[in-house]
Amino acid sequence: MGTSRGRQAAGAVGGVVAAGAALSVGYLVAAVTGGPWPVDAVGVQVIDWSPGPVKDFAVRELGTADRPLLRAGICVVLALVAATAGAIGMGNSRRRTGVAVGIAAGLGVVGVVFAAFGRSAADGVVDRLLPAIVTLVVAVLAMALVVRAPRPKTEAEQPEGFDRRRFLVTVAGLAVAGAAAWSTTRVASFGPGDAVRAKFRVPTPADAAGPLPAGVQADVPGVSRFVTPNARFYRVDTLLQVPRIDPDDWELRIHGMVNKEVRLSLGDLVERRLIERDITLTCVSNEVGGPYVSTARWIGVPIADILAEAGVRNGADAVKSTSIDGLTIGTPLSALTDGRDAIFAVAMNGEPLPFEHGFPVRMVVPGLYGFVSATKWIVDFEVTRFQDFSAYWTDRGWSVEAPVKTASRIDVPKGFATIKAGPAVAAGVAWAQQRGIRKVEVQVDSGAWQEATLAAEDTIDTWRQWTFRWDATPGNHKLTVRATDGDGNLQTAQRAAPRPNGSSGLHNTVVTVE
Ligand SMILES: Nc1nc2c(c(=O)[nH]1)N[C@H]1C(S)=C(S)[C@@H](COP(=O)(O)O)O[C@H]1N2
Ligand SMILES: [Mo]
Repeated sequence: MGTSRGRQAAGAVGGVVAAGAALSVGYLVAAVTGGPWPVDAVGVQVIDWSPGPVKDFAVRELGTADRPLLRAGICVVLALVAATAGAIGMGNSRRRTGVAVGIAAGLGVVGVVFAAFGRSAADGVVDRLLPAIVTLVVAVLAMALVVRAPRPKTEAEQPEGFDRRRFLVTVAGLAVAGAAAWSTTRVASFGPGDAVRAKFRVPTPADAAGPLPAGVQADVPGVSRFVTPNARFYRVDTLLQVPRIDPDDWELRIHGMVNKEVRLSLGDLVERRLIERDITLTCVSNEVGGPYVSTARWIGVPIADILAEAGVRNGADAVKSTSIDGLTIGTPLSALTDGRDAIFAVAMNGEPLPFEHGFPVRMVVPGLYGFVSATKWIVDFEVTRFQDFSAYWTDRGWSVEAPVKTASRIDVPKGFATIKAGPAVAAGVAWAQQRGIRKVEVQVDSGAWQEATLAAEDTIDTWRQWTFRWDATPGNHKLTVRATDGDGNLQTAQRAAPRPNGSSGLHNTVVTVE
């Protein structure tokens, strides 16, 4: 009994090593072809299938940490199944070997199926499927090696035999092979790397934004930077592997309800009239007071110009844009043609778009939440009607149309901070893209609303900073902020969750004054 339990434990370890080796080799192949690593193929399906509230929770509580966590969760499940298979396979019978290898094959097939049908940036069928197929093959071979290794030549001779040495050598060999594949992927750079991004030179805009107006930045330590550095710009998307598109391969197809289909290479696009604009981007998932809002200086081609080239036909009211992984976003046609600075952006804060933010081209539309406007890695742009399609997030319970709601946030003091009694300063940001911010007010505890000092306005499409001086008396105090937009409309105090069309309610911060 004791021996058999020891054997099963060894088999469990061997099963995990076999699975690890297969995934490591698959990881290497994924790096070479650009196709999905089977874990990511499954992960993207988990994202697409997870009910709205789970996804909302992940975005809210885990932020970008949800990506490694999701991968880790899938790997843990795989490890458990592989351990079970290895333990089962340890018995000296052909049937048990068959079950173990069958489980490994089953896991591998799941990876292939998900890679075949899920969203992925890889274009060719071979590139797309090869990582999962190789993983499947290695998983089957490795599992077979592990569970057969300890078996003596003939079962009749030695029914309980266990060739410990052969088993250990097999498992160690697989572990080394896996580690080698994994570290090769880490050190070597495969496929389009940073060099492809460097291929693209940021063009000079015909219509430049000029220097930022003086005084847009509130002079208070801890307040947001007016222009968010690219590395700190919030990121929201549904991919585990960020697409690295070679600009030489990129093409944008403008079609649908147009008089003339237009196809643009990156070179064609940047030959058009380029404008440079400061625009604040906001995510619909942002909670009151949350971090999913950032500002950048973008360079791009007005979408209206491209639409004019194609000639929009009567009856169209929407655009369905698609990114390279097949995710779709629906945008009202009116927001692209009403004169606002809706662009196909090619640069962000003086650099080519970072891969995470849509290199080589993304949409940016002032005044709309990102999920209905800001398509990253865009490759297809179809003029259509809302009644004829439904976009990715709309299928998951979010609104079809979603203009940005007026919002304000306290950056300083941080919640639950302890500050000194006497003259104190609070500061933060407020935004109402397309309308601008006219007024910000702060309330201390349940006192009267008092006007904050507004920093200079950049444009109506950017956030606006504010500062508020108050006399802090000892005790606990609550500061609440509210904004009035450029149309004179006061931000609503009515609480709403992000779903379906953006959070509302007033941000407050509790501080201890000593
Ligand atoms: N291709 C693609 N584009 C996308 C998304 C995505 O998941 N895939 N997310 C959208 C959402 S919800 C937002 S808020 C913005 C975020 O852009 P950022 O990550 O550059 O901040 O991109 C939008 N564009
Ligand atoms: Mo978003």
